[in-house]
Amino acid sequence: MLREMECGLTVIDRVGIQDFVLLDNYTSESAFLDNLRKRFHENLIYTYIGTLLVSVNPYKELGIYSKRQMDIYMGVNLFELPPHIFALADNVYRTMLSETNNHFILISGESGAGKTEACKKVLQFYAVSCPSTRVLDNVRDRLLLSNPVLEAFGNAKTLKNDNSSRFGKYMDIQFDHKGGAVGGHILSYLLEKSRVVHQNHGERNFHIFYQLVEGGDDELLRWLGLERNCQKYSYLVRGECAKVSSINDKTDWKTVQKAFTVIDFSEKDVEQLLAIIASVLHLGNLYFDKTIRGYATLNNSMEVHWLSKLLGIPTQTLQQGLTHRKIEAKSEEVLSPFTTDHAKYARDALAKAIYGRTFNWLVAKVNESLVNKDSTRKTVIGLIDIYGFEVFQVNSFEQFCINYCNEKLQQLFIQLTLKSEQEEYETEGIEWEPVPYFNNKIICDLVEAKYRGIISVLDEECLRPGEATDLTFLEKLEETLSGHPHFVTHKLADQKTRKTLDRGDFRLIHYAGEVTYSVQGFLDKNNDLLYRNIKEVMRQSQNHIIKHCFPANEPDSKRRPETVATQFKSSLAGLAEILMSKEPWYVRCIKPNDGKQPGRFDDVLVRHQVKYLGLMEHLRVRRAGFAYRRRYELFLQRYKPLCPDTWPNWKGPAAEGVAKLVKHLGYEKDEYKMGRTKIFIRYPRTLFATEDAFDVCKHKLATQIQAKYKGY
Ligand code: AD9
Ligand code: MG
Repeated sequence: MLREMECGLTVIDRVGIQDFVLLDNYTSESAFLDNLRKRFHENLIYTYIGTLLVSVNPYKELGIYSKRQMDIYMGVNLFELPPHIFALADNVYRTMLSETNNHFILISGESGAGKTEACKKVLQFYAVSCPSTRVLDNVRDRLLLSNPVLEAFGNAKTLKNDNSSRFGKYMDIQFDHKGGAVGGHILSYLLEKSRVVHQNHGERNFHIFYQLVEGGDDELLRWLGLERNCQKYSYLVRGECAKVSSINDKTDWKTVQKAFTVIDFSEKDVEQLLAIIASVLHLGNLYFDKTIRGYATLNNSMEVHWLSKLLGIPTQTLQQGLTHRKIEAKSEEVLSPFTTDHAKYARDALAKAIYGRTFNWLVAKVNESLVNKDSTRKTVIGLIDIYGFEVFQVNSFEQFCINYCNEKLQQLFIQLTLKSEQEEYETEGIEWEPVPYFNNKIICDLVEAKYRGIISVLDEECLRPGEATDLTFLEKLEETLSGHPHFVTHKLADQKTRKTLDRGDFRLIHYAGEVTYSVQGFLDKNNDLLYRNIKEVMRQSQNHIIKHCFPANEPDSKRRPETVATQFKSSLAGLAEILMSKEPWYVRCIKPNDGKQPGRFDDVLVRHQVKYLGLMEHLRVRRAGFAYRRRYELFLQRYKPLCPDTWPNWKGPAAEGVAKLVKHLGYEKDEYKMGRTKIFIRYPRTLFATEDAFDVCKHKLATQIQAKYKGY
């Protein structure tokens, strides 16, 4: 079909090639880009590199995700139809069923590239294509509706993306042996909770706040003590953009409300959850006056009244907790009053803690509703949708964590594809030309190494309260990391670079580009401390969610809790471990322009992403390598009916059986190679032909068996 002529222009010229592996000039970045651009302008946003799917965000509805489209892609081999996220989802699913093993789909790309959308499409595909029963449909609905709830609480408008994920998500979908989706489990990673109290210009707080204020009915708002006006709430207007044209908070609120009922939230759960959301807004509106002695006193009695009502904590207790801290003097505990600055700081810390802990409660609650009650063996497909690499005018601790997370996923990708592919050829004794690639391990180490990594230096400084500051942290970094090729500061830079750096900055040369971080707030955000007595106050709450979030047996502050960065580092190591035990599939998302505009393909921007996503290297490895490989035993087991020498039983070594088999099938010399333990097949078409032959043979055998037993 691709070779057909159309108005003097070959279709291939117009729509490009659907698998980069087939590109003539496969080493040329320009040819790669031309192909991507051509397809993008034809609304063909998907292209393969072998089994890896490249996706370019179209920033418009393409009408390619309908039920009809899903039906078309169901049960069809990956390369038989134009590339699509459904084709990948379907292939992962069928491979999981036939090989009864676990898989994951790693969706990566920078902020706004389309990861979350891709993840949703995969889930929607499974919702439609998997077997359906009353019980399974119930699980399906829960899986689907967990999304709008988590997005409402965990996504926000940023300058890069109107629906930016501000937490990382790994979701397991569990399937029974018949392929029914029977349950799921979600792991969430480091929510950017600083957004609750501060947003940069042009950004918003988490969606749920605006949804509630805009969409909640009058009675509900009255009960929560809220006005239908976002401008009234200090925490909602820091970014001066409460209204966003692409977002309809009212409709989204309706979806979230419906979702709550499907995923087993009782009326009381929802009530108390919303009471917490409203409390955060009331907290933000607390102002402190100065007493004659310069201490903070609470002035707005209405806000305190609402907080007290919604959280179920006596007003007096609240008031005291918000204006004092407990300190130990000799063996006694005394209350020491806050200054107004201190009180504001404590208020914000409380708002962040309440929101962050409630988010974790929410994820746990969603998980309860996704639990698979049947304990029989199941296989899983994991979906990873994490916040993408991001660079703003000012980058802080949050960007540092997010970008570090992206480094880790890139490292995983390198390990699993480029490195392991090359190593496999070596161990299998297959001759081939190694492909050079940039390994970002050096940057991961720079951030996380035990003694000289940035996180360890940061933690060390966090251990010196009262003495260490953000600037002493920077100095320590300079001492420790001077000369590192991926680390620069004002002091360490050459004259030209120095001009682009402030004294309080450090710059990392990430795999995806340079990012300058301002150290301001690093120590504080990494410590993430909450005064002990405010925790005690929260513990008295009558709100069952708050009670759950501030448990009595929480390790007290005398024992130092792990810092935020260290916790994040361990949870990412845990994620890598989960993934390493599964079969990988990849979707690499590309952002075509910085203006969220349809139809605009910015060459410079795309070229940069193609480079850092390692797509050229991946293509080279694929081209030099083999599309498919299988252990001799498994290959023989499946295809032995195709050759009289191996059917019904082959007694000799599996490798020899396979040699006989492929000879009989007429494989050409350049189509395959025999390794130590596996057969390597270069082109997908060879395998498809074998699969087709297998289908015919299976059919023939079934007819023979039927005929044989007819007389009984
Ligand atoms: V972030 O790292 O969470 O900030 P993502 O997740 O990569 O980012 P997202 O999926 O949220 O980006 O996509 C951003 C926006 O692009 C969406 O809100 C859609 O408006 C738009 N988009 C993305 N993918 C598609 C698509 N396949 N079709 C149409 C899309 N629009
Ligand atoms: Mg996202």
